[in-house]
Amino acid sequence: MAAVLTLLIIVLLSKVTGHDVDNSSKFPLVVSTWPFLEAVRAGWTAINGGLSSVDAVVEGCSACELLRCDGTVGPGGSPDENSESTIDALIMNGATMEVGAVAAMRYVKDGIKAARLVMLYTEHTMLAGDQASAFAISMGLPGPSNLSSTESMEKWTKWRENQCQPNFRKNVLPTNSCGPYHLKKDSNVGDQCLVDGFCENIRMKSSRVDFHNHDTISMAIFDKSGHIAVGTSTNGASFKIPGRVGDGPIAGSSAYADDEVGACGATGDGDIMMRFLPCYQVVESMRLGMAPRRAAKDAISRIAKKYPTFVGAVFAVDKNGTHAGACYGWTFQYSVRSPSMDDVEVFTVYP
Ligand code: SD4
Repeated sequence: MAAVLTLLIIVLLSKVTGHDVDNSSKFPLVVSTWPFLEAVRAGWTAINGGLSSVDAVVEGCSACELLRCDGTVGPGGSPDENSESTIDALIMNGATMEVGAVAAMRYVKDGIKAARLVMLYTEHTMLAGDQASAFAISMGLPGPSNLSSTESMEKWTKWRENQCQPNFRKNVLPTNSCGPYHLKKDSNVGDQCLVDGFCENIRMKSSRVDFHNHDTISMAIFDKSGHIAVGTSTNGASFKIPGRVGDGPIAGSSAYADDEVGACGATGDGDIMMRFLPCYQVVESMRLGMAPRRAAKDAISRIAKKYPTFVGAVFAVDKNGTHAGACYGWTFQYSVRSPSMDDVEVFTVYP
């Protein structure tokens, strides 16, 4: 009930936007996917307190990890097939184009801090799995910790009781309802699935990121001089196959920034979205002169054209602070805090 009420209040207070929103008193500026108000406030406090845009993004995304925003950021959400929660996170410095990322990281709650450690203390861009956890712990982050929660375990138990449906497998048959899965003997599995009732059944129940199974925090912060950092943190998609890496840690997919142009953040069906690098597309389109709204719409429609059932959204901000969003398959909200606002404002974008 409280959650419904909060949602209602956010919808009533939010602004509907179908155009580029000029941000005349400019910087600093914080923009984030979804109504993650506390995260935006934390980023705003940090950037106004004199932290760099990179450190302010860490503060903002960490706030969401701590609050476990919508259950899909930080620990304790999106159990995989084995019930485990893992974390994808990324940070990017738009002044230097440096990137740090962790993918499918286990046992460490602080995704965005781990990503910053990769960026600041290695020549690499991304570390994955157990080794990402070992690195993060060796560099001082708390762990190993159990990333499951009561909620994630309950969700997983219900999923097991529902014969592990929906799931992300395709073109396979399970030995038992929950696997192990094996290829069908005949080579042309795809065609066979079309005529095989059971296989079709599996495909129909295919799991995807959707309105109840979404939410990445992707945040862009511009400091007073217009230096940009972007960051992303998510525990990915529920019932993912262990080892799955989403779009969260992929630079250009979940987020991208270049001080010379602007920034972008994305949310949605990462398995599909990472094939199109929508945030790279947005920033490059703005570089060629497109306004943020047009660049955002263009990036989303490129995906929709090939995958008409995907859900996703991006926000785009140019180097003047003008922002816009575009979405497909769901209604999207993004949050903004700028010097001309008394508090965070939420913008609603319809498909
Ligand atoms: C992913 N993009 O891992 C994430 C999921 C998400 O809003 O929550 N997006 O695919």
